[in-house]
Amino acid sequence: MGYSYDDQNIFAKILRGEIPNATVLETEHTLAFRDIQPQAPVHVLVIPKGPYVCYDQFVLEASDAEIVDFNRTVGEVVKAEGLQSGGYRIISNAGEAGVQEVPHLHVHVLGGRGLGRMLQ
Ligand code: DGP
Repeated sequence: MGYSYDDQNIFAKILRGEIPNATVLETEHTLAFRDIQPQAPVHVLVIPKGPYVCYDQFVLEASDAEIVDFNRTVGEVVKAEGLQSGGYRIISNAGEAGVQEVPHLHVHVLGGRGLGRMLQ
């Protein structure tokens, strides 16, 4: 299927510096910042700087350098936020069924409390 990227989405505005964010980490291809409506003591969003709508588009179309940088940054966030010992959850919502609110790929990194069982 074709992917259609809306460059007016809120994360595109954050990447362009039009909206402030609480940055946790920034690399050449990736930005990690705090979610504005945190669901846990640690709730960080990790996004690629490129115009990718969702996870499948990213891993199918992005360069190896972007994919490696993104995944490494997720790991660096886990480490920097002190989640390695206590554990964490990573989630990426996609499309209608996944109830994706912002149409720019983002991975939620959640931790800092017991998160409960998600899949039964
Ligand atoms: P999702 O449902 O997976 O698309 O989650 C989108 C998340 O983005 C949600 O947890 C709230 C967060 N969010 C929405 N607008 C902003 C914003 O302007 N700044 C930040 N930091 N987070 C936002």
